[in-house]
Amino acid sequence: MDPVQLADASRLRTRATVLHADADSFFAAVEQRDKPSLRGRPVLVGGTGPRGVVSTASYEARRAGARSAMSMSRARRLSPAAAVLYPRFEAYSAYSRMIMSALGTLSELVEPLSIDEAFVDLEAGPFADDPAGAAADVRARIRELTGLAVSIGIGRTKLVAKLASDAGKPDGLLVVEPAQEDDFLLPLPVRAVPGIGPATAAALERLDVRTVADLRRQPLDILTMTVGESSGVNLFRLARGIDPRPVAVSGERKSVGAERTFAQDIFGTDLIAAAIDRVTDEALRRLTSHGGGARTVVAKVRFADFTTLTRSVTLAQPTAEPAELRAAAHQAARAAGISDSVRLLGVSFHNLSAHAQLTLPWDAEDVVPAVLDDPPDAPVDGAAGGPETLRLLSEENARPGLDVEHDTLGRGWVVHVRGRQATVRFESVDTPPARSQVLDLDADPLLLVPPLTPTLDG
Ligand code: TTP
Ligand code: MG
Repeated sequence: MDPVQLADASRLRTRATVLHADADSFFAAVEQRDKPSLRGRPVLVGGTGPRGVVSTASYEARRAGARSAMSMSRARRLSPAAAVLYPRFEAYSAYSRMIMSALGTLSELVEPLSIDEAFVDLEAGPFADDPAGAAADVRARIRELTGLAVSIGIGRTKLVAKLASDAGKPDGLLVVEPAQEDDFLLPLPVRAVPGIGPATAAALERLDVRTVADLRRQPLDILTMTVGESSGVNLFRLARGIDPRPVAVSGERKSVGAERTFAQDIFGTDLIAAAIDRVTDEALRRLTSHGGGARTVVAKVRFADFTTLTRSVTLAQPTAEPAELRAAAHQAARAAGISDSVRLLGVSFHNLSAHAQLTLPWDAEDVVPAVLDDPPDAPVDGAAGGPETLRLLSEENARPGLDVEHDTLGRGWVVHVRGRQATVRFESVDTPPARSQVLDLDADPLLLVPPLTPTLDG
C-alpha cells in the first residue's frame, strides 16, 4: 500500500463519534465503594502474600508512586498507609455489568475491551449529534448506579478516543474534534500509543523518535526496516491518526479448549494422565493465541459406555500460568472420577481474562484452594464435592478484604485474622464508615459470604 492509499483510510469517519469509556482505578474504586472507611484513602488491590503483585492502586496510592504490575512489597513501601486487599472478582464483574449496560443505552454498538473498558459507536445510536452531552449523561448515570467514576474520551477513531480517555483521567471527559486531532496527537510520547509496546518504543528511541510528531517525520521505508513490514505500516498510520478499525460487537470468546476422541479406549492412571496432558497442551496453545488467562478449567470425560461427565475447577483468580491451569485440569478430571475406560477427553478454559498475565505471579500463599463447582448439566454422582456454600472464617481461609457476616453485627469485611482473633470492619456500601473490631472467632463465628453486588433493578 502506498502512503497516499494509507492516508485515504483516514477519511472513513468525519465526526468525532467513537467513544471510549474506562473506569478509574477500577478494582480499588469498587473496594472504596463497598468499604466506606477506605474512601479517600490509599488502597492497593492484588496478591497479598510476600510475592504478590499489584492489580491496581487507588489514585491516593498512585500519588505515592504505586502502580499496577508492581510488586506488592514495593507498593507497600511507597504507600505505607495503604489498605492492601485481596481481589473480589465477583464484585468487579457485577459492577462491570452495570457499566456496560449503561453504555448500552448510548448505542447498539458497544465493544467491551476488558472488565472496565469499552468502545461505543455513537453513529449507531441517537446521540451522534451530541457526543459530549451523551458522555456527560452516561457518566452521571454510571455514578448514580454504581458510585464509580468512568473517564470518557471521544474522537474520530478508536485510537484518538482511547488516548483521549487516558488524557482525561481521573474522572475526565475529553472530546477531540477532528480539527484538533493533530494538536492532541503530535506531542504525545509514542509509548502512550496503544499498540506500541516497550520493544517497539525502544527501537524507535534508537531513531530518536520519542513523540508522535517525531514518528510522523519518519519515512515509511525507515519504519518498515526498523520494526518490520506490518508494524512499520501500522506505525506510519498511527502517526497520522489513521485507524480505520470499526467498533465491533466482538463475538467475544467465552471459552477456548480442545478435546480428543481416542482410536481405542484408554484406561489406567498413567495413560489417562498423559492423555490429559496432551489435550491440555492443545487447549493451552489456543488460550495463548487468544491471549490472556482463565479462571475456570473444565474437564470433559466420555466413558466407553458413552456416559459423559464434566467437572470444573474455579481458581481464586484468573491465571495464564500453564502449570496452574494444568494442575486444575487434572483436578477437574479426577473429580469426574475416572475409573473406567475413556473414549474422549476434553479440557477447556472459561472465565477468560485479558489481564491475567499481568497479575502474575501470585504468590503460592495467595492461592486460595480451588473451588470445585458442579456444572448444572452434570449428573450428580457424588464424585465431586459440590460447590461450597457455608464457610466459616478462619486464619487459613482469611484474606484481607473478603466479605463476612456476623449473626447480630451484620455484614463487614476482614482486615486480618491472627490465630482465632479476627479484625473486622462492620460496614458495607450504604452504611457509615466503621471502626475495626476484634472478635474471638470461637465466641463470634463469622461466615464468609459473597459480595453484595449492585443490580440493574435497583
Ligand atoms: P485498567 O483500566 O488498566 O486500570 P484501572 O482501572 O485500575 O486504572 P485507570 O483506568 O484509572 O488507569 O484496568 C482495569 C482493572 O483491571 C484494574 O482495576 C485491575 C485490573 N488489572 C490487573 O489486574 N492487572 C493489571 O496489570 C492491570 C493494568 C489491570
Ligand atoms: Mg480503568
